[in-house]
Amino acid sequence: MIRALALFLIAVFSCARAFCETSVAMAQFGVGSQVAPANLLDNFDDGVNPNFWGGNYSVFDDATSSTVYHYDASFPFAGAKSLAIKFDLPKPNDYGGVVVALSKTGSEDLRIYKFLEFYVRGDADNLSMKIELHNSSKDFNHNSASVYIKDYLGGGVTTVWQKVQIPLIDFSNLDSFSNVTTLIYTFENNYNRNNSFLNSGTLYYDDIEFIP
Ligand SMILES: [Ca+2]
Ligand SMILES: [Ca+2]
Repeated sequence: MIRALALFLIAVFSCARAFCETSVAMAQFGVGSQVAPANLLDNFDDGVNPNFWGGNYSVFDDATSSTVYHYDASFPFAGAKSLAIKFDLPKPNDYGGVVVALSKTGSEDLRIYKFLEFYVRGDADNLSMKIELHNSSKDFNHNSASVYIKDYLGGGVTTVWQKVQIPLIDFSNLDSFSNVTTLIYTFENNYNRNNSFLNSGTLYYDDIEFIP
């Protein structure tokens, strides 16, 4: 176990960023599920599902809204690509978003982490999102929690890459961080209208990470 952990740490800290995915994936495979996963959830550089933790991306929308995503090489924050999410919320009450699964099969234990961190920019200024964490608890009143980007980036998302660091303690409605299933970025027409944010646009994400 100690040797496996050492190999894992060497792999994480010695790899050049662009080539991290293969090394980390191999290291994770080598140590199995007994060791906490690497901090980096995804850098999007390989351009395909899944993320480093084994989860896939999926989008949701309603009857009149649309949300689509692609891996984008135009202007990544780092490496070859970022994740681009194009949303359109033409009508009141419209919503849409992207679901980031944290695991291939179930949930992840996030109790060792203190922050969710990621980089974000838009194709225009004045874009917003809600950031949600969900867990597998059966208590439906306490199995999700959300925050708004406005409280972490004054003025919202702009056309410049910005680092977002959210204390996990801010997701205070979650009854446990031992079984977190998904990270969800949600876009809401009503919230955007009430707060003078745009109801269509493209958001770019890079280097989604959980920080101990
Ligand atoms: Ca990247
Ligand atoms: Ca991938």
